[in-house]
Amino acid sequence: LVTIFIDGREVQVPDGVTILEACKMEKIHIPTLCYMEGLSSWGGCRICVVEVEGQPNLVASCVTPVREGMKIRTVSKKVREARKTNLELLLSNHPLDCQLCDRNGSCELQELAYEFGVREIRFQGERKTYEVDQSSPSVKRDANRCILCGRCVRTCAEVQTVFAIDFANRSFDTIISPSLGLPLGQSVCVNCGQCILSCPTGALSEVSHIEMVWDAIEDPDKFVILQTAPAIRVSIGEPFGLPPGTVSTGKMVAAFRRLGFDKVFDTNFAADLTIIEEGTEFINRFKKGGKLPLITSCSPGWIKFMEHFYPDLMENVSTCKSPQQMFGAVAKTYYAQKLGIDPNNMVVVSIMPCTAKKFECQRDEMKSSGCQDVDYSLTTREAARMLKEKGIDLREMPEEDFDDPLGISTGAAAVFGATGGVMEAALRSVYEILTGKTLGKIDFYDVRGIEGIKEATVDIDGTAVNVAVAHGLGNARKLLDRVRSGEANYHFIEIMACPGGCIGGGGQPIPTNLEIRMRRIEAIYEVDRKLPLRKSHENPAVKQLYEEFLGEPNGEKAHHLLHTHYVP
Ligand code: HC1
Ligand code: SF4
Repeated sequence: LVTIFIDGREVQVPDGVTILEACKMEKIHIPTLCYMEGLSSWGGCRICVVEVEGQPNLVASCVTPVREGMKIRTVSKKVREARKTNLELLLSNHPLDCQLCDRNGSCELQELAYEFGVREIRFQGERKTYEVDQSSPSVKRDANRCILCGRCVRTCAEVQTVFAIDFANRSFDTIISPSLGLPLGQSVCVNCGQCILSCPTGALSEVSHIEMVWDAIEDPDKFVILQTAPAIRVSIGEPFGLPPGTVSTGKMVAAFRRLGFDKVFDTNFAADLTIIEEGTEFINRFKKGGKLPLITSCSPGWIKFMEHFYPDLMENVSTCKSPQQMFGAVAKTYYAQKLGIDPNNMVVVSIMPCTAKKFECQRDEMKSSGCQDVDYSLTTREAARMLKEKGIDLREMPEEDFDDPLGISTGAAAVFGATGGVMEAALRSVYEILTGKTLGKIDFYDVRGIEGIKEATVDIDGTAVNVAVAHGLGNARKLLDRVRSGEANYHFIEIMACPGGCIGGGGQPIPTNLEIRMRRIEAIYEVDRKLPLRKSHENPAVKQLYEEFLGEPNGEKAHHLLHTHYVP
C-alpha cells in the first residue's frame, strides 16, 4: 500500500495502481473518454487530467501511477478549464446534430458536454466530410462522428484479436479505418459488434433493419412471426429503466405482441432443437471415432473468425446451424405447412443480442426452406427503439406467454444466453441419451462464470469427457491454438464470440460492462431454475416436431434443414 492525498484527504491504495484507479476505489468520480475498463490505456483524450503537486503540467490520470506521498487535486480551476477546452476541441469538428444520431441520449460526448457546462464552442474547426460506410451487413461506420478515442481499435485488437481496424493518416486527416482504407465489409471484421459497445458516440452502430420490419408488419399480405433470443429477456428491460439482471420474459412477449407481430415465438425452442441435433452429432462422433473436438457453431461471429483465421479446424465445427437459423428453417417449412401459408408470404424476424446475426441470416447457406429462412434480425437496441416509437413502455406491460408450438422451451435453452450455457445444455442431454440414466445434478457449475477459458471433465458412465468453453475471440484464439498444436485433449468445445456469451453481445443495450454482464448472467440462470422442464430432450414441442415432420435426429430431413457446411 502507498499513502496518497486526494483533494486533501489521506488515503491508502495498492502500489502500482493509476491515479484513476485509486480515485475509483475511493469513489471519486473522474470523467473519462478514451479510457475503458478492460482495455489498455493511452491517455489520448486528456479528459481525465488531474493536478499533481510538484508537476508543472496536468497529468492524464488513466496512465499515471500513484507514488508514495503524491498530492492530487481532481478538481481545480486549472483542471476544469483544461477538461473543458479538450472537450471543446473535440466538439469543434463534431457534427453537432445530436437529434439525428443513433446515440442521442446515450452518447458520452453529449453527457460530458452537459456535465462540464459547455454551452458554446469557442473554436470553430473544419468539419469532416466522410462518406458513411454501409458496406458491412452488420456494422455501420460514420467517421464524421468519430472522436478518435481508439476504444474500438483496442477492443477489436485486445479483446477480439481480429485487428480489423486501426488509426490511419495523420493530424486532421486521422481516421479509424480497416487496413488499406477498404470498406469494413471487405475487411477481416467478423461482425461481432463489440466495437459498437465500446464506441462513446454514434460513430459505430448496427446496420438497421427497423424500417423493413415496420414495412412487413404493415403489409396485410405478410404473416410476420418473431423469435426472441435467450439473452433478450434479461436485457430488454434496461432501455426502459429496469435494472440489469431483471427477467422480463412475460412483459417482453406482451410488448412485442402489441408491436404487431402475428406470432411471438422463442428462439429457445430452436435452442432445444439444436441440442438434440448437436448432441446426436457429438454422440455419433464420440462413439464412431469421428473428428473431435466437436466445436459449437451457434455464434456467427465465431464462425467468421474460424473462416478467416482457423479454416483448418472447419471439420471440427458442428454442422448444426444456429438456433436462429434452425428456427427460420422450421418456421418456413413445418409451421408454414401446418398453417397452410406460402412461405414466401411469411416473414421471420429475430431479436438478437448480436450484430453478427444480421450477417448470418443473409448467408447463402441459410436458404434451406427455399427462401431466406430468417428475413430480418433486430438487435436488442433496435427492438427497444421500435417499442418506444410505438409508445409501448415495457414496464407497464402485463405478463403474457409465447405462442405455441414454437414458443415452448426448457431451462437448457435459456442458459444458451450465457457463456458455458450451450455446453451445459448439451451435457444435460448427452449424458441421459448416452447412459439411459437420469442425471442427478443437472447444474454444471464448472462451465459457468466469467473466467475466459473454462475446462471440465465429465464422467459419463465411466468414460471421461473433456470439455472446454471460451468466450470472447481472444480467449477462443488461445484455446484454438492449443487445439491446433495438438496440445489440448478435448472432446467438446463451446465458443462464443462475445465476452460473457450472448448476454454481452454487440447488439445489447449500452452500457454493457463486466458488472452488467454478470447481472445478466445471474438472470439467465434464474430463468433456468424457474422452468419446469430443464433438459432439451424433454421439450414436448420438439418431440412433436420430430414425430410429425423431421423423423430422426441427424436424419435426412434434419440434415437438409438444420445443418450446413460453411463455404467461406
Ligand atoms: Fe445467442 Fe443462440 S444463444 S447465439 O448467444 O445459440 O445471438 O441469446 O439467440 O441462434 O438460442 C445470440 C443469444 C441466440 C442462436 C440461441
Ligand atoms: Fe472488430 Fe468486431 Fe468491430 Fe468488426 S465488429 S471491427 S471484428 S470489434
